[in-house]
Order: sequence, then structure tokens, then C-alpha cells
Amino acid sequence: MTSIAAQPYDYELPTSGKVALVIIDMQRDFLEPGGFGDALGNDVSLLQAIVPTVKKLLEAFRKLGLPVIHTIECHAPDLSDCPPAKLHRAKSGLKIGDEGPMGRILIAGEKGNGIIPELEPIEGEIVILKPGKGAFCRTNLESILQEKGITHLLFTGVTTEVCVQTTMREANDRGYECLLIEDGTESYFPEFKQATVAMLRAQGGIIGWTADAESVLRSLE
Ligand code: C5J
Repeated sequence: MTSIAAQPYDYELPTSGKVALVIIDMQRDFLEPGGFGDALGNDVSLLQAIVPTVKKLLEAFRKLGLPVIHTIECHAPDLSDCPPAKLHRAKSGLKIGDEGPMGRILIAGEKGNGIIPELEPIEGEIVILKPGKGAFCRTNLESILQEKGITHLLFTGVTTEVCVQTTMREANDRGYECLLIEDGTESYFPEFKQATVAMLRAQGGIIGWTADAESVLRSLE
């Protein structure tokens, strides 16, 4: 077993096959103009910074034959899986299901809802379609992890304080050993990212560990 130099202390890696890279919601809807993030009034260009790092991690996992899990925040075209509380939350701009420049906002199968081309999943990788912020909510993620014997999850993606943090908390409560890759996650609000990193690893790693991509990559070599 090797370890990753992490905070608040080193993270022990299990034997290969039990660790997975989780890439949360790297979708056009959050990273490109005309999608959901843009409709909520955010500067989506801020999220582009992590694309090369996530790509590097993805390529390393692929090369080593380690499992990769992609998530996509989306809803059915009839919005039957979108609670009114989520649908009516935004006060202005395009809402979930509205027609936007990249198709209907946050609707499965629309161009804007897809994962950005640089990180497109390949055959054999797990893709979780999720209607909530957390990837365990109304999905089969937990049974997939159990079936594959995955116990350790390394998190990347967007946004740090919403879908990434929610999923990491859900995973922690289910007994998974979670690590957030700091330069592989981003927020529309730099101060929220910073606060999330600090709160996850506070109190002896109450939710998990954090480390940079280089430390992760070095330990996988
Ligand atoms: C949000 C996400 N922020 N992927 N989704 O609505 O973080």
C-alpha cells in the first residue's frame, strides 16, 4: 500500500482496483456560456482552469486501468425527476428545461448537458446520471461501488462547494475513504472553494483528505 501526501495527514491508498477517480459534472452546462451555470449568473470561464489537470488525472487512471466514474447533473425531458423546489429556485434568466443556445437547460441528452469533449467518457467507464447535487441521491452509485469493491474515492470536478462537496459528504457517511484533489476542482466563487477545502479536512479529516494532483499522480506511479 502506498500513500498520498495529503492534508490533514497522509492518505493510504488501497491495492489497485479499490480506488476510483470521480469526475463530477464536467459538463458544458457548467463550463460553457449558454448553460445552467451561465443562466444562474456565474462567470463560467473560471471553471476552465482545471480542465488540463482533470484530463491528466483521467489519462493516468486510464493508463493504469483504474476505475473512473463520471457524473452528469441532469433531468428527464418531462422534468418528472425535478422537484418544484429545484425548478423554481432561480429568479431570473433561463430555468431548468428552458430552451437555451446549447439545447434545453440541464436536460439529459441535450448538447449543453454533455460532458466537455476533453473529458468525454470512454467505453467501460461508469457514468452516473443524477437529478440531485449529490451523486448518491436517486442513483445506483452505491450498488456499483459495492459490486466493484471500490472503497476509496478521489474527487475532482465542479462545483467544489455544491455537487463535489455534497457527493463527498454522502460518500463519507457511507464509509468511503474520500480525498478531494484541490487543483482538480473549481468553483464560481474562489472563496467558497477555499472554505470547502478547509472544512472537509478540518477536525482530523472529518469528511476526508485533500491533496494536489501532483501528489496523487506521484503515488500512482
Ligand atoms: C450546481 C454542480 N452548482 N455541479 N451543480 O448546481 O455543482
